Amino acid sequence: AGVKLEFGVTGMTCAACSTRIQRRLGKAPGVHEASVNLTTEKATVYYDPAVVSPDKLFDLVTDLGYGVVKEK
Ligand code: 9UX
Repeated sequence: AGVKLEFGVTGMTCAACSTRIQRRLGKAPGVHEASVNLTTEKATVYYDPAVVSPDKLFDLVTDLGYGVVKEK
């Protein structure tokens, strides 16, 4: 459960990239579940807003060297 967050991820060029980001997001405190799709360049995260914020989650992705595209 948790709050659903979807955003775009740029800069992924192989399946290990998406796996790497997915694992990083998935182990973050407050994240219940994370999935990253290489083909669609989308991340879906279910998180607890009392523990972690979308901006913090975006930072985890950019810290790995990828880009974030926030949904409008
Ligand atoms: Mo694949 Mo992504 O070798 O940083 S893991 S390009």
